[in-house]
Amino acid sequence: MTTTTAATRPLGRAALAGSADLLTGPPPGRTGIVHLGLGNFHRAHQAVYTAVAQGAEPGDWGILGVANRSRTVVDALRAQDHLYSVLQLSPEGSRVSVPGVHTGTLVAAEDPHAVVAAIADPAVRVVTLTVTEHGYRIAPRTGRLDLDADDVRHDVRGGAPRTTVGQVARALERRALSHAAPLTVLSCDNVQANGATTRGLVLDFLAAAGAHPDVVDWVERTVTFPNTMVDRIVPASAPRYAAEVRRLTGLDDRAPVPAEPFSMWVVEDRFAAGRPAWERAGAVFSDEVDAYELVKLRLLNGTHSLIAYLGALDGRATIPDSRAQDFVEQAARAVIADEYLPSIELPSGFDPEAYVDELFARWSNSALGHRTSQVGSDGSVKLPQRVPEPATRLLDRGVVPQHLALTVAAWLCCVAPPDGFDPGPHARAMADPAAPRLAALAREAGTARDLVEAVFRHGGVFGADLAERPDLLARVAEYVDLITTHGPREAAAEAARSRAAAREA
Ligand code: CS2
Repeated sequence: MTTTTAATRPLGRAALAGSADLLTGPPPGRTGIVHLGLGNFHRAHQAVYTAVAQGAEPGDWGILGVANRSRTVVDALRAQDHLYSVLQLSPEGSRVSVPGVHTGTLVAAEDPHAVVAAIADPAVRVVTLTVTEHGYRIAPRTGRLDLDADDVRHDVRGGAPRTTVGQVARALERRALSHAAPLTVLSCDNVQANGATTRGLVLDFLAAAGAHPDVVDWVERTVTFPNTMVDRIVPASAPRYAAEVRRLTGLDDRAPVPAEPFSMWVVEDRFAAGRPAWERAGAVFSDEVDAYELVKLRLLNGTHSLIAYLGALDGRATIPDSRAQDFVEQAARAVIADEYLPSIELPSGFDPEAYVDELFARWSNSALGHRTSQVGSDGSVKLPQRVPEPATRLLDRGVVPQHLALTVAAWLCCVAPPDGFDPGPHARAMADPAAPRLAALAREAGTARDLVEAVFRHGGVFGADLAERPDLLARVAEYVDLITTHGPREAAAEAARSRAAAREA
């Protein structure tokens, strides 16, 4: 599989001279976009759409990529003329492309003032965000900006901003008070109503920081926050992807991004100061983004969580390996059909059967190496976007959502395992910002019921209303008990039996 390094060349514009077919897009032109969150998802999604759009209709839409903390990608991109490869992987074969659309990079933690200055630059017309669910600092109890979080407090008091919302809000303040050129803030994260939510958080910040009323008025009237639905499965980096790029191209890339072939982007067309011709790259501009977002957040992301937790508890390292277990597939199909689909008003012309078939095919992509530990990470901020609303709808109708309860129970068993229960290596590899708090609750809890009560009441994960749903809490606790005593297969079998019984009743 490895080729001799003598034959390889470091990635950069010079190295691509002889293989121009790899490069997507013309030289990027001036910076028109500042992107916060230089992770793999952005580099395999929005950057690719932008590079293709630039090829079709060139404009000043170069992207300044801002990493939150890590230097790794920034150092690699700087050494490679801001190029990197996207390695598209499927059992049918692999393909490499190189989107040439970044004009520069910054590390926010090292240079927060430069980030604010970049967003405040009048030549910048769009700010895009992929900062993960945790990056928004949403207080679960209120759905508003978490003004109790240390870093939010620091930013509100005027410190060099550490949070995304702080960076955006301070830059908007500066724009309003200097040139007042309009701007669009485009959230590309898996957060429900991501545009409207970001707008609310920015306004919460400005209010808490005592911003001048003219600034608030300008933001409300001039800055747009379109909603978006983003979709492409993008694994975390691993050495084998660079080896594959080397094998296919002879290029040495220090920061390649693996991705599935599928990609989808639905965007509300409300841009305050123009945008790249993303439709030329396959993006869909639609007034039904809310519906697409819910479809994606629940059918894909919600079910993904269930597959990740059940699989990890069953010793499965990857999503395709987990999804290939009959008990996982049955649970995934049940949660989609009975609990997620009924909670969504589908977009017009949308074919749910075809969409679900495609999901199972995407989850079967064994070439991708998408790990259960990756999808299972950050459950404390992902699940609130996926589970509570569909669960509440069913509970209101007197139905206990068995597979949503199983999702929460499996998550708890992975990240806050009851005393004495070993969830296995894939669960232990899951990272979660709430892990210390949840682990402390798990240590104090005598029984599964105690643990579940404590997490719903004091875990800082779900809103207060869900804690007042005793049927749900009891069911989650029963599944926690079953998983820890008999394993995930038996818990899933019990969920299937309860589902069948409810259907007969
Ligand atoms: C996954 C998503 O990690 C997760 O929670 O559900 O990252 C998923 O792969 C993407 O949203 C696909 O678009």
